[in-house]
Amino acid sequence: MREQIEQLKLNLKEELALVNDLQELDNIRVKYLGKKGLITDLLKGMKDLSNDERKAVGALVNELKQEASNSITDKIEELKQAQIKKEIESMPVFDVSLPTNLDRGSYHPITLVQRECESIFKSMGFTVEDYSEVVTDYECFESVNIPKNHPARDMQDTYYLENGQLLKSQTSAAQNAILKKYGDALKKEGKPIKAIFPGRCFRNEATDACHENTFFQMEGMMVDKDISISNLIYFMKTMLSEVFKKDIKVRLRPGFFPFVEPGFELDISCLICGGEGCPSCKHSGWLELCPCGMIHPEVLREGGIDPDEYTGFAFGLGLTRLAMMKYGVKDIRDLNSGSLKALSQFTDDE
Ligand code: FA5
Repeated sequence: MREQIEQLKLNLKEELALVNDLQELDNIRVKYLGKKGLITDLLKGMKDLSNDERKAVGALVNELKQEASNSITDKIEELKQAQIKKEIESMPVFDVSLPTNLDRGSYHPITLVQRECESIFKSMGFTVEDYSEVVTDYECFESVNIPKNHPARDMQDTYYLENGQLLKSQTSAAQNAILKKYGDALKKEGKPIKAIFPGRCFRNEATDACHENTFFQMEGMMVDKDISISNLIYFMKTMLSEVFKKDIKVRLRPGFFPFVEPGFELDISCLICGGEGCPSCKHSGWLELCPCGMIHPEVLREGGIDPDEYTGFAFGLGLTRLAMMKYGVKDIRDLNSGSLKALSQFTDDE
């Protein structure tokens, strides 16, 4: 049996030296180490040996088994490395230092508009907050006064993850966290809460020239003592005149959102058709741009702020629609298309 063991060792060594394919290597593994393999056969043959001999040969067979398993594992690694090397060698070589004949890139129109709005609000003392795109039901709905089964949820069907979280359908999902983040400074130091929070939103809805399933909003909030609708109107007017740098027709009409009371829809006259009516404004001449209102007492309370002492306003600016109007993009879907032909028209001075 000792000779058999030595012979198997030699055979395996020779076969491993010749193999250069992972499938073939696996066949060798099964041939030697499989349930019906040559080494297992050796173990079966030991039953006819004397006790002392069985002990000694058993140790040798186990040693062989271990050695075979190690050499096969090493060979697998060797073949994998060879495969990677081959793939790398077959890849085309790029010289990153060579000059390119591609045009200089430009920022996306939504980035440009977002940065512009951020700098306008920063100059008025607002902080800019970042917030997750994946949120909980509590953040997106319950904390802003939209309990489970509330009909307002129908307007914002979104994408749910298997763990119960969801892709945020509105930047209002951050309101509660912002109130909690700055609530102490408001109550202890009298520092008003003034924050904007831009972000990507998702809704499961049919797309058209002014609706996308993935779009950007920029939420804003101000909370202090004696904040009124006049403050809200002042900030909205300032923002629009700074962004468009010209007078634009705006209309404010009542609007329902469970997290504001009273609530408004702020529409602007469509700048694509001059208010005549076109697919970009659903032929109404007006585009819903920035719903807003006075923060509902329940939302303040849920954020740890006493609504009898403090009031505030909130708005939810449609950033993607603002980019459409500012840059004359007729179809909102062009903005997510990734088409360089469509996007390269927007250049930036920076
Ligand atoms: C909201 O999302 C509220 N959270 C806004 C708000 C915040 C109201 C704070 C009051 C106080 P609405 O669903 O209307 O509201 O969306 C707000 C804006 O986002 C719209 O006016 C529009 O400009 C933009 N918007 C909404 N849905 C889409 C869409 N599918 N595609 C592109 N823009 C959209």
